[in-house]
Amino acid sequence: TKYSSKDIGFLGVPFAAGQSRGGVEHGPAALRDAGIVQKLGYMGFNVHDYGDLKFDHIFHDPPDIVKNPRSVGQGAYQVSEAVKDIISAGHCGLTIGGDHSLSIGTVHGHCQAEENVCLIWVDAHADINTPLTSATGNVHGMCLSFVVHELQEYIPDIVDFDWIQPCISAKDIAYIGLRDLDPGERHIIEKLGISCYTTHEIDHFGIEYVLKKSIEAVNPNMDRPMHLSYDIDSLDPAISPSTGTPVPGGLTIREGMYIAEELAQTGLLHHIDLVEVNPLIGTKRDQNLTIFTASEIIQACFGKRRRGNVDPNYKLPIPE
Ligand code: B3U
Ligand code: MN
Ligand code: MN
Repeated sequence: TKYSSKDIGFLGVPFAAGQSRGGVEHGPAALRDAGIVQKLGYMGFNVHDYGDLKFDHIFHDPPDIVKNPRSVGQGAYQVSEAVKDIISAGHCGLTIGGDHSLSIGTVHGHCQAEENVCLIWVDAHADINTPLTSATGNVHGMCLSFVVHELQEYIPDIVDFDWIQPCISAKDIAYIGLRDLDPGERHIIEKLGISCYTTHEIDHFGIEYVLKKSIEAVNPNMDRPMHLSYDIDSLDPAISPSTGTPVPGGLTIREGMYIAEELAQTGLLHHIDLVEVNPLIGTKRDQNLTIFTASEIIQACFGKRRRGNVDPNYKLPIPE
């Protein structure tokens, strides 16, 4: 276990400007209210709570080639600086979103703080549109294009995005769970040879094979720190309905848990994003279910196992 740590740097990112639906900024509060910090504490972690980032409201932010460019650009910069501090302090980072555009900042900040980072992207979407291939203008569907080296010649100048240093190569990315890709994204994945297991491949090969191949693709010698970016919409809407862009036919809770448990067992996870929980979408039941699912996935990412966890020094109680 080279990169996992008993110390978690917990950061809430109440950020919504990367997409068009209100509510996703309440994700951090919803997970805090569900007791995620305490739960990680009971599991034996020292949780260093970096609080929830505060974003200045930008009154004049007309669309450029993307929506809300100043809000997203400045917000992602704040995220990058905070994650850089967390990783530099030797903690395992945990960022709760917020929409996925915040991962521009988490990936960037992680790469600033340490070398050789690889990325597992669990999502229904590829989030690798360039500003010019996007049909929506929403940055949460483009976040990877800004940080991937091979795409830089396709990225136009955008106000408040000029601080971004591309820091990840195509060979360092593994996608799992995709099922809603735009033509430009499919083209980029094939052109750059990005490891990509959609739900079709999961149906065909099974999750065990898919996860093993995904890890091998980015971390063949099991010596690189891993960044896991977990979009709750990767999971089936039956278990995570409260999210902005649900896509039918998603990962089962068992597949989602398997990914989290196995990655935790590598001991190489060094930063985790859990994004796109929107606690204002759906019924009260939908909201509670989505928050419960997210909370279980997070705990599994930090080592909670369905087989049960026990301290090696556990002593069976003896009657007096
Ligand atoms: N690919 C579409 C849809 C989308 C991407 N990410 C989410 N939705 N959550 C886009 O807007 O780029
Ligand atoms: Mn996403
Ligand atoms: Mn998604």
